[in-house]
Amino acid sequence: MIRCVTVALLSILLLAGCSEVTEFLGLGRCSSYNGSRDSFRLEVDKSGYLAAPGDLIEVSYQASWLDDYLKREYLNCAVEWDISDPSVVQQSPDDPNSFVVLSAGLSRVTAVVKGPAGTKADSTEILALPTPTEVEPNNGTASATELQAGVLAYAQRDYNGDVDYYAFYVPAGASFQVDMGFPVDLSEADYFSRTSLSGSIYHSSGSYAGEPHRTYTNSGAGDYFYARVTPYSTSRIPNGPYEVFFHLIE
Ligand SMILES: [Ca+2]
Ligand SMILES: [Ca+2]
Repeated sequence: MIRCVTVALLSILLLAGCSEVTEFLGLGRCSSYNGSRDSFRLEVDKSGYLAAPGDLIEVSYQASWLDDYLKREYLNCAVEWDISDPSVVQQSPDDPNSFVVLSAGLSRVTAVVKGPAGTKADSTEILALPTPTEVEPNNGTASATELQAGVLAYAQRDYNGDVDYYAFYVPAGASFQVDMGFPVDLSEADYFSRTSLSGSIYHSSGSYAGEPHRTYTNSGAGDYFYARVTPYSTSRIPNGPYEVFFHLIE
């Protein structure tokens, strides 16, 4: 009985030819469907992908059309991918729908189907964040992460209510500034928004010295100052990443 069914199936496959079999099984390039049905649809998962350098991110999509009974049928077919920033992600050599994260940054990845009826495309974003360099716990001046002048530090909201302290040395008479912000350029981002930050600068005596993004002069002896930062998560980036930059002003 099994042999009969197998022979029958093989006969059908031989009679039908490769393209029909491929279509019957729902395999092959999506472009073979595009144009043959007006209702072809391509949808990429829109939630956006958070990543770190070294990660492998699989981006999911769905291709579908309406069958002869106007019921939406999902197709197991291949797309081409367009990458907006190849320095951030690269298509995996092992899986065409996966991307190797090369460096911190933002890249849009777009699934593309070109067929007789035109081009269908849908995209999402991969946001790759730098590895934090802060040293937790750093929730007070005694455990503050030390900053070197002119060196970017990367950090994040490690848990609900996390505060981060940074210590940095300012020579006598030197002017300095502490800047803080998001570690990746999000000007082209559709799905991600920057971490909100609250920051203050203190002298080692505990007295309030000022705010980030402004220049101050240490009128006393060379000494340590502290920056206190509270990061707030966003709906799409719960770990509230940010960078801190202490620099001396000439
Ligand atoms: Ca932290
Ligand atoms: Ca902390």
